[in-house]
Amino acid sequence: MSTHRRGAFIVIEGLDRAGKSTQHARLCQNLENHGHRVKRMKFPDRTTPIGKSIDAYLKGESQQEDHVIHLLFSANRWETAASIRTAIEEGTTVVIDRYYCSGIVYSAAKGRDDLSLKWAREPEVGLPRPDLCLFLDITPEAAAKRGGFGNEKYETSAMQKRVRELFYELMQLPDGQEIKVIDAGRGIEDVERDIMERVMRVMAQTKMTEGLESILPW
Ligand code: 2DT
Ligand code: MG
Repeated sequence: MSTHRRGAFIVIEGLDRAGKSTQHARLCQNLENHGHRVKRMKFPDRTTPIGKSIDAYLKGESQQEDHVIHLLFSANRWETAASIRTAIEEGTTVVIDRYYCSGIVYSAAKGRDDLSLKWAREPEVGLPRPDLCLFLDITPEAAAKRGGFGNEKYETSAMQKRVRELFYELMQLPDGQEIKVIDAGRGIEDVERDIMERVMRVMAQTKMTEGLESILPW
């Protein structure tokens, strides 16, 4: 096994209007200021052919059966999985805005008996597993005060409420340990400091010298 230090794999998750994009940008900048090489990513990655189908679906320009769109979101992660592993092996820290937790929770939030959390998680098994997943939590009321939702597919208060409940459910299940709740209802700088502190703690751990793990079956 090589002795060079691999990059960390950090995911920022959360509800719409929780400040994910802002905090993603600030975390990446802060890590670079500390001398780390950083690869910024975001899911869905709307630039690939699969991502373009997802984009059209979210904007209401096309229809997809619920399982089909779920599998497209997952395929959109699989098409970059190798590049995540390569970057991390090369010592670059990968920071992603949304990953498989969003994938599981948003699909399961549709409330279909044939689309449970367990079913939704299966296609994600084998993807690179994050070292840390930060869940930016905000109450639906506070989110609404931040200017309301846009008009993409899942941006309704009923959906957001269910998504939040399911995130908490997911934390009780075997993946729960690496998900850390961040109170995103505070000021931007407070949230930024909290995130940076947690990321630095994870990056200091000795397990960073070992290879990246994979998402395991339940
Ligand atoms: P953004 O607003 O962050 O672009 O997300 N979503 C996301 C899913 O339903 N499944 C997934 O796998 C991912 C990554 C969350 C657009 C919407 O897509 C949802 C919000
Ligand atoms: Mg959005």
